[in-house]
Amino acid sequence: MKKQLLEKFTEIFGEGGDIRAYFAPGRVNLIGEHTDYNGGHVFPCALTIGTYAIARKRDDRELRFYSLNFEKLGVIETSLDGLAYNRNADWTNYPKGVMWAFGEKGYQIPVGMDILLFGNIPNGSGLSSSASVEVVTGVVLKDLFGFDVNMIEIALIGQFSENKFNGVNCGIMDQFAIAMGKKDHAIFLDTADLSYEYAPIVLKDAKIVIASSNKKRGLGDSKYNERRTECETALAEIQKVKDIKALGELTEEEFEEVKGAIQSPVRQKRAKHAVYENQRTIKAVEALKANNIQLFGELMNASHVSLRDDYEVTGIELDTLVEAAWKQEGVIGSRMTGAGFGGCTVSIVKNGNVEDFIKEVGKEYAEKIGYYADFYVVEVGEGAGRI
Ligand code: NG1
Ligand code: MG
Repeated sequence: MKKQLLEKFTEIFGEGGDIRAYFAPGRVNLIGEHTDYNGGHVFPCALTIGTYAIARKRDDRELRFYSLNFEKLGVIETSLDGLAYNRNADWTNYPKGVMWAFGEKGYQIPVGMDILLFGNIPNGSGLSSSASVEVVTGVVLKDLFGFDVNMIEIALIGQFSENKFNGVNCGIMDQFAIAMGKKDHAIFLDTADLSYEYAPIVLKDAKIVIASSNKKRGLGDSKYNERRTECETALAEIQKVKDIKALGELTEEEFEEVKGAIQSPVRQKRAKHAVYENQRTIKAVEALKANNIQLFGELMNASHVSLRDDYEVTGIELDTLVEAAWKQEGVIGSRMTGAGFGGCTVSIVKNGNVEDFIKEVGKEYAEKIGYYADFYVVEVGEGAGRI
């Protein structure tokens, strides 16, 4: 892969100079959904698919981008001076946003770059292709210019750029998992203080299967911001009766005691999801550590029900995939993953049942929805770095 990409780079941008290669994975969240902006826990892992970047410094202030995923767009030219969001929303908004964010955080980029990107994460699938591009850009900048930033800071800068440059008010989960991933481990991250712990994901007799609904998120990003606002309002209402900083601080019992302070039934459901999902995530990691994969799977299923009924971010496509999955033999757990509204589901499926799972769930989905889902059996890989 690296060799082919280096060849492509010199074909597009010419030979010479110090050409370097980098990789940032995609991620899948196993449990802990819509908790990362509520001071709760998440449990994502990095994948072995992701975004490759080949980069070289220039002697001027120009930027030249080329993506093998959008070859029709050709070389996209811009400059380090006056980095601005492109309303046509081409993919360069992600690397440009990170370059802008480095400047905002006091890391002045001295010269421009030629950058070639290639991603093998299915686009818009909910496996975080955008955060993967952000983090790989951060790693390029750190390495090419010797900036003194660690991987957690790169994740935070990526999130900052997504919030302020691209206008999606996302939490830290994606960028953190991608920057800090570890082979065969998931990251149990407390988004309240960014403390984290690696938990081994060694599924001896099962696989992680992603089903991509091929339903693009579309309005999802605005709905995402809406959920975020609903949780913020619910928190402010609870704060009138209890001194907390985030919904993630509450246990289920504590929530039941104070939920009356939330003035709307809809906001009560949203907050309930945030609190219960956080507690489920804590329990799921305990179950995994105790080798109780069965309980882990049940908690995944309960997570989906809560996202469907209380948080209302699933939709017919994701519900069809998950409900079909629950009926199959050898399915330990299945749920939507990521923001929802489209995107994908994650299932843990016994080795011997994977083939039938893909066939049967795929069939039911196509019959009901009218187009196909794509399936990926994934592996848990390393976080971002130079390759
Ligand atoms: P995805 O589906 O990858 O966009 C989004 C947020 C996360 C998190 C999840 C829900 C972005 C970039 N990321 O993930 O921070 O809040 O939804 O758990 O929007
Ligand atoms: Mg995204």
